[in-house]
Amino acid sequence: MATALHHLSDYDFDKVPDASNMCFGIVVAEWNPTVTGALLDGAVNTLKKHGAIPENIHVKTVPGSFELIYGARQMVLNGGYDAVIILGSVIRGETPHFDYICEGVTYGIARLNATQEIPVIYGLLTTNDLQQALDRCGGKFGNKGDECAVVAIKMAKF
Ligand code: DLZ
Repeated sequence: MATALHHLSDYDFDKVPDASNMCFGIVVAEWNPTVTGALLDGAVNTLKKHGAIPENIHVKTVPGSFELIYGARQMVLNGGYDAVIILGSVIRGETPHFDYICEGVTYGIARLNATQEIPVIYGLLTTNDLQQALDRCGGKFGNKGDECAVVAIKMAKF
């Protein structure tokens, strides 16, 4: 599995641009709050490590991952951001709901990236169980929130 080989929090610090003049929007889902809270901590701390000013990091919550599309769209349309990050955790259950949500969010965020002016960074963990999610929000495979912050800064510069 790709993420088993790649530690999500490993990156070359010096290759990340200075973020002190950048403004970021973060939309975070309330489902699986232990996971999404840890993703948020990772993203905010990493943005700050690269100079982002706390006042320029705006966080909004939405009920579930499916609503991340709407939340990101509103942030993009409201303007003022150099990049928007979505953070969510979808854990496979016994019904096909998992597939519908993951596909819907992936398509929705891809569409925003293809049609709007600022990058929307995809921080959706899609895992078979809670442990796999915990492994990726500050556990043995690092924190997807860190990765999203680095990508957001690089794409804002792009
Ligand atoms: C309904 C649902 C289910 C079953 N599982 C998750 C999940 O694992 N993670 C998540 O973020 N949201 C889940 N949701 C909620 C949906 O994303 C959405 O909020 C509802 O379907 C209402 O639109």
